Amino acid sequence: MSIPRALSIAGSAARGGAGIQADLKTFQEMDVFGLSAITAIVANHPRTDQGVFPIAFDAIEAQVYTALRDIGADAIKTGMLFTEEIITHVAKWIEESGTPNIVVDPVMIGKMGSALLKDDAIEAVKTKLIPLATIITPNMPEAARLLETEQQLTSVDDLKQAAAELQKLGPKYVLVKGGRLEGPAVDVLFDGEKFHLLEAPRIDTIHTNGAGCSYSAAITAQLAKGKSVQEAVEEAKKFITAAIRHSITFKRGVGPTYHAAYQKYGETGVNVTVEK
Ligand code: PXL
Repeated sequence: MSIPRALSIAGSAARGGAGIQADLKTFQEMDVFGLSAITAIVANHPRTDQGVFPIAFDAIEAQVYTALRDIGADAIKTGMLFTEEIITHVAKWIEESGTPNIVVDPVMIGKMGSALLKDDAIEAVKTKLIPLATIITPNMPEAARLLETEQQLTSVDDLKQAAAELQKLGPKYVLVKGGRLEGPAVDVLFDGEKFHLLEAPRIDTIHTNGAGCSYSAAITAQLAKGKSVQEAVEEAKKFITAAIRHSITFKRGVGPTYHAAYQKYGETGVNVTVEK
């Protein structure tokens, strides 16, 4: 027996809702066999200020090598890569692997405030990693940062313009996520010609920790299953909208989305329109 496989190269989020943990939970929900390579551990030390614990470079290389050698991947997702050195090597490994579906989530700052990417590493994301991507999935601040503009995005038109600009960096598709817009949660998918607007009702909650990770993990899982990028993003939008609608409040801080929600309750509130 064989099932589709997806490898996540990302940080470990001890809180369980974001990073590698979100990716593996999402892959499982979609019946995709999840593999992982952990780049850093995100957790708050009780007696120091330390919140990010990097993993030795050799250990990262060993995880990617072992996962791809013994299992293989139909899709690879990158999340928190943290340093320029990691980005440069991950780009090389992705290229050498010949994996057909590459999802780059250019994570920069976590919802609990952790710095997930060093400032001097953004250039490597733009020039080495993004050109290899089937799809990149920035949120609004990440899109502005990648475009090196001080101007924040505030409207659907801004998202469309940013998506078209970001596509010039070389990915096949760009999904700019409008989670921070006023009004409905509209995401813009650009394929180089057309804009696909994915609209869901805004859900009034602060508990969206890991929403971005889980959304792009769902896209990765769908691509691993052989879906087109449009189909993958549409299914993933339904998945994440349900996960946010049923997000969880635990003891402290921004709570996680609920990965089982789409399977359990379904989602009907997502609309897709296509514009030239
Ligand atoms: O959601 C962004 C993110 C990505 N990766 C890791 C994280 C977070 C947010 O907390 O911890 C490891």
